[in-house]
Amino acid sequence: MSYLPKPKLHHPSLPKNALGFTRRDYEGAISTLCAGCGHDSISAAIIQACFELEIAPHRVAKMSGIGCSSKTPNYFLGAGHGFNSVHGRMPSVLTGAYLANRDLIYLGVSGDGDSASIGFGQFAHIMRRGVNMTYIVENNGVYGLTKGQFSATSDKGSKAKKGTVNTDEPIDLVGIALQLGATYVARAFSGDKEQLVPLIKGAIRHPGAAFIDCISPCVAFNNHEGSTKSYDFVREHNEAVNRLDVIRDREPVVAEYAPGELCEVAQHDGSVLRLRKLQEGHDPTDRLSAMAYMHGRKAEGEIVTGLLYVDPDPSDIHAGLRTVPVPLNRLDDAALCPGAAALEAINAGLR
Ligand SMILES: Cc1ncc(C[n+]2csc(CCOP(=O)(O)OP(=O)(O)O)c2C)c(N)n1
Ligand code: SF4
Ligand SMILES: [Mg+2]
Repeated sequence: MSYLPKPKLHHPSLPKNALGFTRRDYEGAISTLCAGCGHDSISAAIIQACFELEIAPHRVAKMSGIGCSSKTPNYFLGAGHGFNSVHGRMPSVLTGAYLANRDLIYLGVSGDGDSASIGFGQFAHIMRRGVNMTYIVENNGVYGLTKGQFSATSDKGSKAKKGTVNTDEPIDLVGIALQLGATYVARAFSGDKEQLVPLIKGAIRHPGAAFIDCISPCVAFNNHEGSTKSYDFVREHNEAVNRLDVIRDREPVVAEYAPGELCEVAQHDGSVLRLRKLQEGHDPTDRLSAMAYMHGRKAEGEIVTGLLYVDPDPSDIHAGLRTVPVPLNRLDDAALCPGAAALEAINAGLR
């Protein structure tokens, strides 16, 4: 029933953004997920972020795999482009689309099964390639859609609803993304909109590979005592490294800052990330200390949330491949197929 449309009538006094859109213009079809599913809160945060960033909904390409999480692009940005790919294969589809047309804003939505189990190889490669995107994993530590099997992020020793115990080590996608070169790495909790919305806004404005691991409790299969992806566990063990806000169109200001103070990190596109440093010693522009800090807190049973790492001036896959700036579908035949002589010259250069 996910095709169910919402009523088109809008209240005339709904606030509008600079483009003339109301928040309702960023919504999609009615969600068919279980009531209370964390994934719906993430959809609401995406809607809020795009509304506040004044992005035209049709400029967003929503890419996903398979799972409850991967169904959610149907529930936001109804006027956006959508591609529901094969389980675990969203990263290669997103990469191809971005190479063909860099004019759109790419948003990848995936699950822990989709990205850490079947799609782990694809996840690793997109993180290291400098694809300009926002990649959100709605991490519930379980295969929700197929009724509660363990995923690769399930906690070792955790019990499934039917009583089976997981004996495998979990994969921490934040650690992997940091190691493989993602240039904006954050962790959030679906139940903390105040933190999640600015993190999504910052990721969308970041001109490189932005990854958000968003813990998102599955109320049907993984919200029990002992699960680190349950509402109660995250509320009790969450340690926020920073509070951030995104300011658009200001002069870049990079500040040295002390614990407890505000840090402004200028991004390449001119937007500024404002980070409230809560922890002594955490510098979000230092990849190594972000990794060490996250692992250190994890050893203490804590989940670090917030913006762990950002490279204010990331490189992009297009720069590496030296592709043309014009989307491929706007090139004519002569530009797309330069002829046998040009091909011969390329081949000769490879011999
Ligand atoms: C190639 C393939 N293998 C297995 C499946 C069955 N399948 C569908 S969704 C899913 C797991 C989804 O888990 P996750 O990505 O964590 O999403 P969630 O439902 O938890 O949001 C599986 C195993 C499939 N659709 N395709
Ligand atoms: S099964 Fe779990 S992940 Fe899927 S919609 Fe229900 S609560 Fe959400
Ligand atoms: Mg899952």
